[in-house]
Amino acid sequence: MNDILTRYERNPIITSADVPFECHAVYNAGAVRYGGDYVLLLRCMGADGRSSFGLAVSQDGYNFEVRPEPVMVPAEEAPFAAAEERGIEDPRVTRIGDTYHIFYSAFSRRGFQIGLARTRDFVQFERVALTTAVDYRNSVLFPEKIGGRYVRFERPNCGPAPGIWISYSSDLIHWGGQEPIMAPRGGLVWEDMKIGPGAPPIRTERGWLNIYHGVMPTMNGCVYRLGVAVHDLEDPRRVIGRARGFILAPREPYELLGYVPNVVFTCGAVPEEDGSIKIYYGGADQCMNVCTGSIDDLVEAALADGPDDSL
Ligand code: BMA
Repeated sequence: MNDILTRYERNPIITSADVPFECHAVYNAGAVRYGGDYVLLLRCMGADGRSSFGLAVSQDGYNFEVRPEPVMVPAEEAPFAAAEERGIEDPRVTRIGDTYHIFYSAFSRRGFQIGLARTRDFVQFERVALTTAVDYRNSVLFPEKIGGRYVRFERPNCGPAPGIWISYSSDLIHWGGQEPIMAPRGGLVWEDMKIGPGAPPIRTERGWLNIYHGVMPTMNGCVYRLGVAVHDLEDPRRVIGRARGFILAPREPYELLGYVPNVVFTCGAVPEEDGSIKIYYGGADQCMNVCTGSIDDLVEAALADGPDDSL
């Protein structure tokens, strides 16, 4: 089978051995360009299972250096402290103007909520709000307003097979207009347990590129793979293409073995001017990796299988 994505031959690009502070696993990083650099906001899990965010910087997108201290640790001040007592996880970073907005999972005895933080320089990070109740696991912000409103995909943990929803906001804090837009597609075993947004959507001429994850239950736990869909530019509720096959599945040792085996999970991808894309992804909830592909090929794969029919 010809892979649509090519794994970097020197994966993993970051392991816990590269992290200067206490870190048992480093994975599911948000990814953006900042100035001339590539920046990864890393999920770093400590010995107690609580995650914080570290920062890694690179000039070429492959060789990263991790900053000596975490840049965000679970909050100690209200209202965030109660929501983050078990850690902060899976940051997704979206640039709008000169601000980088970060949606992250705040984990506590209540469950998961989506927190919003922001930075302009990756030095000072400011928490803005808790933007959902429980139980929301993933949220990705579009890089521009659509129809005058901010837009996001989100994944409430509801129903027998949780899917992707959309919501809208005028201030990034209060969100409404929620509706489901994509469910696990009937008959596709690789994603029939649940799906969720992965990387923040990427604008292309033919629509918004949505790289999402799909989960399949097995006797040995869940297997996480990546899939791809394309959404209408003006009305991203409309899924105009959705590939039936997955685009990345656990295969290499660093994806099969780790804290949680059989997982590839993305929180961020970087589009390049030459039409290629770098998809950053956690392997087995243990290490950070990157694979590359062509944006056109991904869009084509989604459009070739036709519009979504899952709802
Ligand atoms: C999801 C999230 C991710 C994790 C994945 C596999 O539900 O918790 O952070 O990578 O499970 O364990």
